[in-house]
Amino acid sequence: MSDKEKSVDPATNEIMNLACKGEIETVFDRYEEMEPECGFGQLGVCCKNCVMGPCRIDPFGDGPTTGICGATANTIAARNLVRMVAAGAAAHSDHGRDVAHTLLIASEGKTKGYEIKGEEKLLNLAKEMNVKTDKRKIEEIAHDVAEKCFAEFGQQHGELQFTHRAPKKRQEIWKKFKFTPRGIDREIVEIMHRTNIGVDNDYVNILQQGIRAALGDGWGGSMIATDLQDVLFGMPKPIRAVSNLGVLKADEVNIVVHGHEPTLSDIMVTASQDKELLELAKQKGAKGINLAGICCTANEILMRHGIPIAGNFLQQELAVITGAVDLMLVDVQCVMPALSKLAGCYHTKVVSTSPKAKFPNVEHVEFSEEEALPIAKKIVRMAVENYPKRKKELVNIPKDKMELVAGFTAEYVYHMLGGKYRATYRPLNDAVISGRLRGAVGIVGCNNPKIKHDWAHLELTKALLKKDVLVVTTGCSALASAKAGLLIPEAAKKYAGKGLQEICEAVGCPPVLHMGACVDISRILMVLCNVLSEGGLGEDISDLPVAAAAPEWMSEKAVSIGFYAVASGIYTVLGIPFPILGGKEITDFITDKMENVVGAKFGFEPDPIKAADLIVKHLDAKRKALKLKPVMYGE
Ligand code: SF4
Ligand code: MSK
Repeated sequence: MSDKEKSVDPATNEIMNLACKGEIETVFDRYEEMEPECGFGQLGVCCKNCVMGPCRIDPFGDGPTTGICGATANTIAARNLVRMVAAGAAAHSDHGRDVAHTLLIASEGKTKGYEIKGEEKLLNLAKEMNVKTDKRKIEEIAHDVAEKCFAEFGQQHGELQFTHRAPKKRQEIWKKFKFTPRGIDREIVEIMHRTNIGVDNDYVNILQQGIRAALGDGWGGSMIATDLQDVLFGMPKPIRAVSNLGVLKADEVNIVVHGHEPTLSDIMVTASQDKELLELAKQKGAKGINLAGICCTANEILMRHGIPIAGNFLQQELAVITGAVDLMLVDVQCVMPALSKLAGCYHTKVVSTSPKAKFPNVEHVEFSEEEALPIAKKIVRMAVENYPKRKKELVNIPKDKMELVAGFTAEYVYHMLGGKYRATYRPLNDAVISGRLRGAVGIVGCNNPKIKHDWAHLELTKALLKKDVLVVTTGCSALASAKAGLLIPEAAKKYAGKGLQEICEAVGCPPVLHMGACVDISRILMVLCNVLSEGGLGEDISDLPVAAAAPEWMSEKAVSIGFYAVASGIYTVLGIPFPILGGKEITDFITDKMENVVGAKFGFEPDPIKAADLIVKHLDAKRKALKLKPVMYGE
């Protein structure tokens, strides 16, 4: 492939050049080879929901204007889009279900290696869910909380428990338009029913169900995942760590965990510190065992244990190309099938672990929560035994690595700002009210080879910091910020406007707050609820000077996230438009009219600087509506 730089990250470019020289194929090459991508797919006007088709609508009006069944471009685009919501919500929610399962069997003493580390969070959840706590063992309480969470998935009527955390006004909007999710699984199934041939043909009505299922993700499946992970693995607290491919070590056994569910990665932390295995590593000539992470499972063990980050989504193949990874262990989500062939060029062992995610020609070691620690130790042993096979001449570890602070939560913000004696959000609200802070923006989501790796995340983040906007971040965007040095307190001086700088200096926090993995966007929702409860900034999330952005998204999970963000009242700007532009009316609805329903809409803007302008304009309009003072340090 051409060696035109694919990333703003030097470590990524260094390994990409190596890949070019060695004619090793990566995602960037496969993207180039795929171009031009299918225009019908990009516009969302192809349908294969029945075998009278596949059908495609001619966007220029020269060919068919409906499918064989008569479905219009708007109907087809809406059906395709909400099917993406269904897949995304299913992924997050199934993750949440797995965590509930782990908590349940851990509470019954049936697991090896787990314990309940977040007692305070468990007790708060028990109170919220009407689970009795008096004179009961912590395991009994955990058992009942897990069962109650399980029930949320299969519930057939009523309202999901955590939707009651939303401000009253928001709940009323959801009720009025029948958006309130009844049960997590039910809403996903209903999408699949409604998008079957000849069922729901009104694009607005189709979107209504998309919203309901997405809310079941954000205020259901994802929120359950976050909360129960805090119960099982402990509440994250700000922690220092290091990121980028430079965290791999030439003289240690390198194990990279990749995927999403911390049930596996968290126990790997324990296993990699096992004395016997460390001794074995020494016998094999290694100085130690180095655990590092890719994608969201990395975020999970980063924020709870300070485990280093090897990279984000587009760096998964590059980690293997360093030649220094002895074992890459994967669970679910965002794992490229290409890893299997690539690993064959090196000594790297790729090991799949989830019965839900197997790969041809990849060794599978099935993970079970019941046998978690012994299985994790077995995998570490495989890595150690593979270390002597490392081909020294193929090892190229970039020097680049960067310090970071990760692990901010909605709960921690109380202490960060309020101090030891008075936990409160007041200083945060006051900073916004006084105009020292313009507002806050969540920048989240993936990488996508359509956009220079990490570039849009960083340009957008820096442009907003300059305008005194506090940035909170999760997922691969958080990892992009980490590698660029935006997650350290010192970044405030370099990148933030004067008002944000003053706050960061007073509190000692970075201007970009790492809030975890993709499921932890639920933490951002809780921050907004807490801000509203503190008072002085309106009554609903849509009143707040806040916004969200996913500048480099690629996954269906991002579609679900976008929908629950907007349906919660948060203006959301996407760097790549939804594949719906072939349906003029649905595009118009999503980017404009939707605001009349939920108080927020989507923006599509590939240029991060223009996206920042749109967002700042939005924040200023919200400030004006709240009659807040002008921002303290001007434009
Ligand atoms: Fe074509 Fe309609 Fe069948 Fe879709 S559902 S493939 S538009 S006939
Ligand atoms: S891992 S969903 S590439 S953010 Fe959550 Fe990154 Fe997107 Fe996967």
